[in-house]
Amino acid sequence: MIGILVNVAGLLLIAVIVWWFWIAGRNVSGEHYQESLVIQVKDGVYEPDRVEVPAGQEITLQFQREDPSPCAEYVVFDDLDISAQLGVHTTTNVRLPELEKGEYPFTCQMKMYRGLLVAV
Ligand SMILES: [Cu+2]
Repeated sequence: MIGILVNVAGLLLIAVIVWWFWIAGRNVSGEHYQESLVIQVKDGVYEPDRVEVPAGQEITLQFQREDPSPCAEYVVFDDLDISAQLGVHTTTNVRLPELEKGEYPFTCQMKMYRGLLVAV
């Protein structure tokens, strides 16, 4: 009987550890891409400011701009030669081509807002 309890306790401990590291890993690596991922543009930061997307497939990012200042008006993917004008208090879809694995910074036109797209 004691043996069974010890085993159950051990399994629970393992489950907690796995869960902990899985959650912690997610926080470290930032948001994972989902079909509906929205990036908020607000108070000088993109939220999330690090986005993982799958390499080798077209993706659409949605930028929800809440900052009316001109600073936030454009989002620029310098390496991809892509930029988009963002409407205020609305969500703008930005379509991206198939990406090779790598890191693609995105910024506002003045580079005050900064984010990182990671194709994995
Ligand atoms: Cu700016």
